[in-house]
Amino acid sequence: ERKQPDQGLALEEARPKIKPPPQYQVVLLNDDYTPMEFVVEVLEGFFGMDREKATRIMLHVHTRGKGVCGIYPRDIAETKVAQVNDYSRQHKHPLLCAMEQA
Ligand code: TYC
Repeated sequence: ERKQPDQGLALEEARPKIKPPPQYQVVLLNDDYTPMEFVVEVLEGFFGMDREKATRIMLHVHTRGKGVCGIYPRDIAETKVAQVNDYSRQHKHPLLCAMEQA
């Protein structure tokens, strides 16, 4: 009797390899006008940081020009960026938030 071609173990077929979703860094950019206190409040309010961490990240952005606030799947990163930029515009600050593929 003729053998059928090997089609692999049932276990392998039941567990197809799934790519993890791509992750995106949400970053804040420095500018000359947004008050430091406002940036700290944004990091606390939108990224769940305590005051100490928010202050450290704000000072990093202030001195280095850019800093990572968090890493998220695309939909969540897009929402954070939109929320922060809307909030900053509502308060008439030029603070810019953006996303980059991690
Ligand atoms: N550079 C601003 C100032 O001196 C503070 C600041 C920090 C602005 C971080 C934006 O993402 C920023 N008031």
